[in-house]
Amino acid sequence: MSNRQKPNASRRAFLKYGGLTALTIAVDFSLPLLRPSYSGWMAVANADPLDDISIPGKNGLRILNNRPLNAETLPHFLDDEITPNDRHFVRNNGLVPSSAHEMDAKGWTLTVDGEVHNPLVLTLEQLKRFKPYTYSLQIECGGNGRAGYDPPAKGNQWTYGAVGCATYTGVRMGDVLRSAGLKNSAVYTGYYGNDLHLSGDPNKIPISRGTPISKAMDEHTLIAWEMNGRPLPTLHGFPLRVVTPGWPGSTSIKWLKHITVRDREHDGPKMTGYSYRVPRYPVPPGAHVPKRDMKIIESMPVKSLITFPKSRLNWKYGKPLQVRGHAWAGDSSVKTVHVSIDFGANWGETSLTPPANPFAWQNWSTMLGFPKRGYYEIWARATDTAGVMQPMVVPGWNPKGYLNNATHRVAVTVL
Ligand SMILES: Nc1nc2c(c(=O)[nH]1)N[C@H]1C(S)=C(S)[C@@H](COP(=O)(O)O)O[C@H]1N2
Ligand SMILES: [Mo]
Repeated sequence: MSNRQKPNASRRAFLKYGGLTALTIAVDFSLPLLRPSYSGWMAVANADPLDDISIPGKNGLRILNNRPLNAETLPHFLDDEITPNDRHFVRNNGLVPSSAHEMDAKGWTLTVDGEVHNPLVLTLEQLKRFKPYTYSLQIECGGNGRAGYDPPAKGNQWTYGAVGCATYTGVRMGDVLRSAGLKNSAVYTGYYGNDLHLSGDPNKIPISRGTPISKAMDEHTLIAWEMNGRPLPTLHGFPLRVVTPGWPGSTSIKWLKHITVRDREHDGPKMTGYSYRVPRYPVPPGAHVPKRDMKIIESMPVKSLITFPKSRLNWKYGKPLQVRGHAWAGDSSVKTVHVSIDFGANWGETSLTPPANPFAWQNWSTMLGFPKRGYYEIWARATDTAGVMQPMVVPGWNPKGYLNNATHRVAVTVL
């Protein structure tokens, strides 16, 4: 894995250098603070969210809501090729189960029932007898980018950072389902976690989602107990979670207790109505869309992120700047990432790594030179293997503000 370590080491050196450069140049450069937005004609220097970093056990996260706890990672803190545990965003619909702290993980059981021939109740020990696999898997919240929509959609105002790619160890969902013996009637999974509804009512369920059996049977859909070589952190689902990579993060149920195989589309809380659904046809901003015209989001769209430099960099004229980030494309993969420094007039191709395994994000980088002093925006645009590109402006408005995969932009002033 030495070809993985090399870019990391040079990244650190580069970051240090970038920091020094920023310190040695004194600039008077104040900008008005406005609502984070990607849309319209607002210069990105004016639109970036404020840094607000304070959450125990986390580093570089911006809290969007305290109850339930929701926090996104600032893009420049997603610079690692594999997202460290303390930098992975957190998305909770309910309250973190206290049993995850207190309970001996050995007392934990996972029930598999529904449309199976042999329902199972597995202890963690029994679950770990299935063959383990380790994959780097990308999870993005369906609402990442919601802050860009106008009229605004209710919910956490995620900007860019409800995405991460950590390395998970677990067993294949497919192996467990096969051992329970799927009936011919099996069409969908329903996953239940152990978190508590916001009301505190133990009979209410904050969220229960699932996927078509075909996605559950994909070899990269895991029941995981390790994140980056350590037991799952409490906030990420200790002791067990589903990882359904490339699909809305909401299908990766944390604190997993129960898998029920359904003979129809699952109808648990947050599966129906407007939750994690978009209109079947394009609608104008602000439209009322009847429930029956909403469809479940499956694979997430192609997207990229610029993780270096941090926006609002001051850079020295004449010095080449290495720009880099990640790109991903749901069930598909990314073919190219292009970068523009002139508001999209010209685009240059970056060098892009293949994914470490299917559903891992890909890393891109390029060296940029700036033709003269002044204000620049770096825009990054990914294209998936089917030729589908990220839009440069906010894509189709939808009632809950999902699937905003507009290009990420960072501001650079060349002095
Ligand atoms: N039990 C449970 N699982 C859950 C959630 C939840 O609220 N409860 N949130 C989901 C959503 S909407 C997302 S985007 C991902 C986020 O995973 P993370 O907090 O590990 O980043 O977890 C999913 N799994
Ligand atoms: Mo989510």
